Amino acid sequence: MLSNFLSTATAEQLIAEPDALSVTQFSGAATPAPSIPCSRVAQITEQAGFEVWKEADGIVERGMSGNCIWSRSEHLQFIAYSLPLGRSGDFEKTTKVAYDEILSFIEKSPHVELVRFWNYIPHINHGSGDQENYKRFCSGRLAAFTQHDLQDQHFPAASAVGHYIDGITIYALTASSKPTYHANPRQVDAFSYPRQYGPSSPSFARACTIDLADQHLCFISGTASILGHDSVHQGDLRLQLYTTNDNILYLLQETGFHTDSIQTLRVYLRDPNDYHECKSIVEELYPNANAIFTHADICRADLLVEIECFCTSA
Ligand code: 3EB
Repeated sequence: MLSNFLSTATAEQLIAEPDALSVTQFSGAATPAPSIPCSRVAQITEQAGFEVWKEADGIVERGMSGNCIWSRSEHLQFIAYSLPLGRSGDFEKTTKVAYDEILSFIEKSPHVELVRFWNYIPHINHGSGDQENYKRFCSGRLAAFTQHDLQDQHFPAASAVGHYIDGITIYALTASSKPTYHANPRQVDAFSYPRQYGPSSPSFARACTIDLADQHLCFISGTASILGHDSVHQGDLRLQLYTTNDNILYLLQETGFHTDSIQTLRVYLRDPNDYHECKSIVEELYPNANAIFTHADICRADLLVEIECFCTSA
């Protein structure tokens, strides 16, 4: 049984749990333990602590292969990966190297099905036009997926946001059984975005569902105020949140999940000053979900907020 929660216990305590798949620190100094995906991803607004993914009834095996820090249970595998940009600072090249190493590791592992990727990119909006770091990241990611024979219809759910540490950090969740990838009828598939958004389209599905023995899981990708392919409600936090919420509701309908099945929401917020307003709107929209607020730049410079969800049903 997979669960996701925020904890204020120490890293040592959380890692000592034999069924912890990953422990991710949201603030303070990074202390990656060698035997478990554990890294600092971004500064969180107000809350401190660790995000934990747990396989409640499974023994988790852990290890490190090259730059992949991994853990795996009978059906799921979590990988944490970090790569400095190096002297060239080339986002496309670094991303391609990173994805190539991750995908090669996954192909040799027992859990080869891609479910969910999280991408954390420094200075994500720096650079103009096609040189913007996010667009270069997209080119590197697509080149690696193409090299590994991954087609549009098999891209995982994902998010790609900024963080405030050096290097590119990637987390991946994979599985032994085949997931299903979903589109949002109100949005153009990200992998079919028109040229204006960059030379290579973003390689992700809007949502991914997977059935495990005792649980149906749904991962809603980072979702923002985008209709068709246009960013809408520029500069208006409230309206961006309402459109994002509508997009999430469509995705829940598309995947057959109910709003009550949302276990955790991760809210990425560009401007920490928006935190209180954002929190009150999110709590009004999702009174039963556990929301984690993270200070992070969104990959399109005209977006203020992005939300992702983890849902389960029996
Ligand atoms: C969007 O819908 C907003 O590049 O992996 C959301 C989720 C976004 C994932 C990615 C980007 C990504 O295009 C941005």
